[in-house]
Amino acid sequence: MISEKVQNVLNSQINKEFYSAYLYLAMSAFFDEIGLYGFANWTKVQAKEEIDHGMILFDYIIERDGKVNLEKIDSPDRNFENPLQVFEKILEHEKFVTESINCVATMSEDECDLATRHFINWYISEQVEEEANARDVITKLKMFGDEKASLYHLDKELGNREYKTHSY
Ligand code: OFO
Repeated sequence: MISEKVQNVLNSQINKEFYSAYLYLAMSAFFDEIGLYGFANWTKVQAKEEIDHGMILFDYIIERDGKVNLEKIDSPDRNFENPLQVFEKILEHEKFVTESINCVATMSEDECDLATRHFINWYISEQVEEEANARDVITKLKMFGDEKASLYHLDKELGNREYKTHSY
């Protein structure tokens, strides 16, 4: 059994993960519209991973005999201008999600819920990777500016990303 406070932050985290999936899908649609199909693939794969993140939390709440509460998912941002601006938004968003995960960890410590504290470690590591991935693309985009050939090669590289089920 989990406390109501821990259950609430976990449910709120499910909502954030599904919102993340929506956001990445909106970005994928934008990249598709401007013909950057590799970028579109990368963000679509990320959207699928976000759904996995939400589902792992969903299953965990049930496993702990808690109550899943699916809140309304907000409509995602659609003000996209160019690849660099999109990846800066990704980094900003992932930093927000990191803070939220840290709050789940803090709450589970406050509630002496060591199982949740242990469970959430996987998400803490995942966030380090997600912020690093976004920073890596931002660095590359800043490095070659408006140079079309480099953008083409990066698009090809991002097109190689494959979805693998994210399991806990
Ligand atoms: Fe679920 O990690 Fe991104 O948002």
